[in-house]
Amino acid sequence: MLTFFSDSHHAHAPQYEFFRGERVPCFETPARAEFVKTRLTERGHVLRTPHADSRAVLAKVHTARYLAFLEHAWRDWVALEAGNEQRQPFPSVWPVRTLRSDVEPVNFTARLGLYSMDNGSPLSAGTWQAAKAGADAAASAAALLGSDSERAVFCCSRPPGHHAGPDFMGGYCFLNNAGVAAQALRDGGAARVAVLDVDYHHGNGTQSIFYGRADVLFISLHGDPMTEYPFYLGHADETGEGEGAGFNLNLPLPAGCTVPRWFEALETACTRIAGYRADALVVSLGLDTFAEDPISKFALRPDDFIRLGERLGKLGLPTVFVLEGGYAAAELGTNAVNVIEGFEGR
Ligand code: OKP
Ligand code: ZN
Repeated sequence: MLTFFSDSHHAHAPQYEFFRGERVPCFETPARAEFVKTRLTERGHVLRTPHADSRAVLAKVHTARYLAFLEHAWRDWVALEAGNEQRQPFPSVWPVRTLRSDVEPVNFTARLGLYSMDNGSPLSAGTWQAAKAGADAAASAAALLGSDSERAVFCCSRPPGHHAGPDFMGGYCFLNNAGVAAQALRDGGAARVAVLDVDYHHGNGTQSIFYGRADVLFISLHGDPMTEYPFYLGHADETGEGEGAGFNLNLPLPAGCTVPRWFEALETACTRIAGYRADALVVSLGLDTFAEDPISKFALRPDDFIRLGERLGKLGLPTVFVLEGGYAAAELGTNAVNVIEGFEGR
């Protein structure tokens, strides 16, 4: 399968995140994309550098003030104090209920809180460059599907995107690549686009971007937010609002649930996509449903990823795959390639 890959992902390389109040090495590492790249190359898949500029599409998926903040965040952080190049900024105050989010403060940490949903999304010097390259890959993939030269394209990008909402980062995500792909497919002439998110974690950002829209159906299979990140979205009663009513489907599953139960939920999702008569499909391909994932609690094995790909292939739709989570880095390449080759019926 044709794949978009950019070396710019290396520019996003934060050193640590917080876990139970302690600093731990980041789970979301540059090695992840490199393992996938290596396996893709071994298996003969062609890698191409993104050619499209996603900026116009990004402006439809994220707010102008969030994009402006993110693009210059590292510069602003470094300008604050000597030595900040070596330090990671983290938010410490958030505008929760009753506080104002319409006014952007001047204080850098306060601005970071305004544009973050958690303290789990460390920034580094090249975060914008890496995230932008991922969005460019998503836009490039959509453009290729629109030109009918490919039936499916894989975006091997990081950092992931599905937790990033209209105006915030979160869960290692900064720009919503799946949202960019869906919007670019719409702009390219697809009347209805389905986004299927199979990452272990609910794709709250993607849901929120399209919650009021009927032209993009969002479906997510994930660990129940009562116990799993992102905790505050992803319940079954979130079905869309306004014009988007009926065009959001959440299939939360208990942490620890069996593989057959997961595939039953996948079947429900595929039935809904077929009924929607989608013109194109975007898959938020998180591989943290893998049994050995260090931060997730589903039980899929490498062969199950082949079955997943096969089932998605049967939908018969032009498809953009976007890499999301998956933290068993050394196995990530095999699991990703299994989905792709299952899809292709190899
Ligand atoms: C991003 B994606 C574990 C912290 C967990 C949130 C998980 C983000 C997952 N120490 N932080 O959906 O794979
Ligand atoms: Zn995840």
